[in-house]
Amino acid sequence: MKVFVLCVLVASAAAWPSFSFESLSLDGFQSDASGAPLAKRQQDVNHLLWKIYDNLHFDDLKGYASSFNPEGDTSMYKDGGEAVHHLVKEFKDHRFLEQHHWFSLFNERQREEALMLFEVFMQCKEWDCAVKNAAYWREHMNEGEFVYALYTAVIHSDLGHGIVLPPLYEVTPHMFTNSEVIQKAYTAKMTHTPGNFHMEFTGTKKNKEQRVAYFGEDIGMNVHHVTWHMDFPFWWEDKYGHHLDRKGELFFWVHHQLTVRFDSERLSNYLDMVDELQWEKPIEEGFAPHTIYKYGGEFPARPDHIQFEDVDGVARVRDMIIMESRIHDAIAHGYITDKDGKVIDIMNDKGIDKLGDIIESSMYSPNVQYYGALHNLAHIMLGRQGDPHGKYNMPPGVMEHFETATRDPAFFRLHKYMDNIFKEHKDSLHPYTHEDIDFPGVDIESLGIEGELKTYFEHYEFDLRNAVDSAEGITDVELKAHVDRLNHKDFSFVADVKNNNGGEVLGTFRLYLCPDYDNNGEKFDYTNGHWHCIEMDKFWKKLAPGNNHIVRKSSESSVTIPDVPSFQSLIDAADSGSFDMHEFERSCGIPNRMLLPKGKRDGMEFSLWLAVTDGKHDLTHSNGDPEHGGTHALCGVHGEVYPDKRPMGFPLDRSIPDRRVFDETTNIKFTHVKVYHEGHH
Ligand SMILES: [Cu+2]
Repeated sequence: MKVFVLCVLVASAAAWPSFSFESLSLDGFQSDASGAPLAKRQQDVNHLLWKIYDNLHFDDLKGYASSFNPEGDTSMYKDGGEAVHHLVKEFKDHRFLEQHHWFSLFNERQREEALMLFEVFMQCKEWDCAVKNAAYWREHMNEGEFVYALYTAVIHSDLGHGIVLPPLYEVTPHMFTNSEVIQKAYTAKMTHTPGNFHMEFTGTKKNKEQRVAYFGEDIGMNVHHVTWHMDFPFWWEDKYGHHLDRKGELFFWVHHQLTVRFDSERLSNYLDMVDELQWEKPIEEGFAPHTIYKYGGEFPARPDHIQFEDVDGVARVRDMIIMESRIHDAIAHGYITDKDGKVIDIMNDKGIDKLGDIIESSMYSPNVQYYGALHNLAHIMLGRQGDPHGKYNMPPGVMEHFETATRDPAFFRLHKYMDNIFKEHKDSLHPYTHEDIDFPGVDIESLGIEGELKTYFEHYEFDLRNAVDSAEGITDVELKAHVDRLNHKDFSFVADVKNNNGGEVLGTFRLYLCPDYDNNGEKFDYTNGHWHCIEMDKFWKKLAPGNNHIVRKSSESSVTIPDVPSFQSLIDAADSGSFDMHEFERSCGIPNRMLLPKGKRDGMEFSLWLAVTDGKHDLTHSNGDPEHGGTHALCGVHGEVYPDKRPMGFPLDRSIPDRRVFDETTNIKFTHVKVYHEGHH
């Protein structure tokens, strides 16, 4: 019997990494598939990423780097060596970017090189092939390209299952902390003095934007953002093994949620919500990043109130406006034209997915030639405004890296601009009717909070040892940075839901938190408030006939992830020989400690919304665990279809011209709550 169960799991485990089957030996099972036990694979990844700018520190890997011939035995590759021949040829032709040079994914050639290595990893049949290639290419390719290829391969390859990628802020700390901290770390290392340095947020009190810098510069939020873009890369093609379900819609939804969260943080700090960026108008906020590349000098700054300039070799401002108007046209027409001139209707639930694909734009875009790449080009345009003609030979700006982009207040302006385009489309769809949102026989009798909605700032330490160089024979000193992070007290959502149907039904629980007032104290109504709602959670629960008392803990939210384990703890766990940390396998998701917006000292008013809809209709998986777990709301389920059939943001995503439709629906309820902030921030 046990054997049979295992077979079933083997079939589904290839696509689903975070199932909880603790009772079975995860380790033993996975070593069959990859040829190496999980603890060994984790240890290899740790060692490969340790001191990425030094040569390898570990003897086994050093051995591979010097003696392994990637083309020696092509039977270890699924494609018979095609990808590796390509990579080796480019290397022998001396076409590779040098080491000790910055890397940006938005640089086409650099991305191409990183993807050549990614493809080799993806073609490896077993772990042995992957680790030998990794060790070899780590010593021959640019470090940034290597890290990117390794991260994305671990995420997407079957060989990566169970591996927990170390937090990027401890692998490449330069991209997450400021130059002041980095300089102190260098000095400490030189003088062999341990150090723990306070990381300030950029700007001074003279700059109002500084009040919300804790959000855009939060290292966990930055990891979420960069990881989302690794989980759903714009360059992804299905030839790599699977289709990324609803990638375009997720692109909209994850950035919409970043935008509305940022807006609620602004309201918490007595700031107006963000205004959209416009190509013809000055970029109001400048930005001094106080961030330095490991190699390549300081990130360029941008003064206040500058007018957009054409960027040589990238795009003209005019091109951006043309692209934008073609997208507006598609929305007004209600259809997209693909590259063969075929019409794709977008006046339905699926339209947003297509629109996301063309706006980003990703390889899924049906017509890049015509609709261009609004989002990606805008990132580069903004990143280069400090040196648009390359006169000063500046490296890429913070906007040109997903790790650093949210530091710049213009990031949120740019995303508000794109968010408004998505809104235009959502507003063009017919509003939901009573039938669309109704769950007959299900009434929400009460909704509330157990515990208090209280936020505070805490001190958090992370490791800086990987920021500085080492030499053989010289021991490392302890180097740390500490930073303030937003956190909240634990609480639970509670609801009483009555099921008047004769038998058990499955409910989809959709929870939102929506600010009640704008910064002028003007109350939001249904018409203008629904678009600012923060998704708090989405989960499935069986409802027995009669009353159901539902308690859902804040820590269980499917939009968030628990705190990422430190690099050192991953090293210790892997070195111990048994490794099982699959609850940390995905680092895409809002840090759980940031589930709530900061709120105000005397309480900030929000509406808490709950919609319980028919799970039988909503859930894509008729079998298996209906609750899923993980961070499916913003990040989907690895290698599987998105668990919820409804549009993301349902039922608050479309315009609500008549509130009676909602008021008269008994499976939707809202209540007023206050979010308190403790402390003086
Ligand atoms: Cu993004």
